Amino acid sequence: MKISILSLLFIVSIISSFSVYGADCEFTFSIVKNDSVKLLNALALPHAESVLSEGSAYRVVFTDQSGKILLNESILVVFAIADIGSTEKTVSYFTTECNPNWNDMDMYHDASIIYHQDISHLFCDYNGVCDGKENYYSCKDCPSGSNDGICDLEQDGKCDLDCTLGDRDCRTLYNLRVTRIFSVKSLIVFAVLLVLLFIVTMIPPYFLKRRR
Ligand SMILES: [Ca+2]
Ligand SMILES: [Ca+2]
Ligand SMILES: [Ca+2]
Repeated sequence: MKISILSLLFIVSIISSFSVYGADCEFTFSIVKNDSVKLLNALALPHAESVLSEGSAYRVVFTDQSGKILLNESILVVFAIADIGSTEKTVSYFTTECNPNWNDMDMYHDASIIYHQDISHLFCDYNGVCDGKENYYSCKDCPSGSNDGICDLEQDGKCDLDCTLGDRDCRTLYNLRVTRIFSVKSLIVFAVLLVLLFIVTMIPPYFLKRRR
């Protein structure tokens, strides 16, 4: 019974570790024709349309800890650039709904596995620190207002410095910035006008006097 409760708590903690269950996870790869693959980036984003592809020779397979397949989809891989022609290397990306049960990701080219990655902690390592590829959408380690490259727009009294505009919690900060910019601009404009006024009023009489 103890084991069952502990297991249940573990599952609940894993599921709740995704701040917004239903966020999308985007993967970007560099793929070479000789089947050399490198993961360039992995990023959690607000949920939108999944970007996968049908009928490709390349596919990704996501499995859970027990090896059960959770996702098996084709991805678009094109070794060509418009106006240039065919290339040896390309960048491919796909987006799919994040799943806290993901454990492993394999990329297949036809029947061969050309890439494997343990992704169990890729989007959240549950260490209480907002680090690595974690952000507000993927991990409770990054609560609202975190320095995670994501403007979360939560109105919760925490200013998210990732927001250039829009987080009302930063209003005081915006006002300070605006005031500072306005002050500097005003000083520059005032100085330029002063110099122009000096040129217009003082220099012509000076030349007139010299001619006489
Ligand atoms: Ca972390
Ligand atoms: Ca942020
Ligand atoms: Ca906020």
